[in-house]
Amino acid sequence: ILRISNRTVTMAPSAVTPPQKPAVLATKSVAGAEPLSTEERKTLSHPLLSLFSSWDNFTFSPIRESTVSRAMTRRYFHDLDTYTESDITIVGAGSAGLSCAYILGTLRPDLRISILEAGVAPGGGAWLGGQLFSAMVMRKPAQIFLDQVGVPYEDEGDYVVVKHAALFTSTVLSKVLQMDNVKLFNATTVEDLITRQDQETGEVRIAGVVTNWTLVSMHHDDQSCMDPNTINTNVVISMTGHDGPFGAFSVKRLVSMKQVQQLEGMRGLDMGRAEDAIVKNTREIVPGLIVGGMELSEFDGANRMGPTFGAMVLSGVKAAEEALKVFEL
Ligand code: 48N
Repeated sequence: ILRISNRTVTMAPSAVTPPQKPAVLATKSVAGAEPLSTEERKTLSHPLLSLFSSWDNFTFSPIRESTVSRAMTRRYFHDLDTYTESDITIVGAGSAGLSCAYILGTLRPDLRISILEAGVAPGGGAWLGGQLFSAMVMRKPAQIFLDQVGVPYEDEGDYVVVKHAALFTSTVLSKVLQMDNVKLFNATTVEDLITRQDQETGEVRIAGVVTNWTLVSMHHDDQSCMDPNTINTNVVISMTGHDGPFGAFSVKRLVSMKQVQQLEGMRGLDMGRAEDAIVKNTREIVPGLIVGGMELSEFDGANRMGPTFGAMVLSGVKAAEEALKVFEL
């Protein structure tokens, strides 16, 4: 309560009571778990807590801004320089692409694998289960992939449920990003395919991808020519999904470059048919280009499966198997 008189401001005692110590609520947690006893609370410790005797004296090590810039720039452009020659390039870091990268990166640490992802955030449609709900359903036997990667789930008999789709995606992503032979270029779009034509047979082989930063790719119509970059590679695995601004990119490009007549187009939702078809038919559709995940449904005319992701991870496994055949020869 402010009293202003003779131009002085006084605060009524009730308004200036010193900050109360936070009440320690020893009530049950909302989960109903037994509260820790006073003694337990007093002996709690964590290596990160009370690291500093006092935050008042806390300070970071000194740094110059240009040092930060060089730390980022050198590494990014070293990676671009290195991965411009890749053994395998995966287009699309959704559930299918990441699952494929996990298998390939684990099995063949000698191969150089680049992943191109148009979004700033990799993961595609696998951050949520369906209709923006968080739980992710996978039909058996896809749980074998979750066991391999270490994603916990609830076993419901014929299917399993990961409590949050982001738990699946972040776990696979974390494993893939830690691999020394795999580099994710996110916010980077594949905007064309590199081709080689056999002089005798005329057969066209896909021999790499044409890339640009996504924010550049999205503005080719309102800026003067902004030329792309390139990655030469032995095998392109395209898993660019079935919707979104860049969905089904490679198969659409095959049509526009007259390598295939037309896309069959994704059919209506039928979980039973869709998942088996996508996994079984993940394959090399033109020399040097393997297509899987939901992009394949646009090419083959397979049904969509809706909010179940087992076909994505096993399509990734199948695509990895198909790609490795190239390196066994
Ligand atoms: O998650 P998506 O879209 O694709 P998949 O095939 O990995 O998983 C599909 C899955 O999420 C479903 O759609 C589920 C099963 N629903 C089915 C249904 O019936 O509705 O990931 C594709 C990724 C995305 O992150 C895109 O940003 C990226 O590919 N992408 C590209 N990245 C680089 N260059 C491009 N041209 C490009 N196009 C797409």
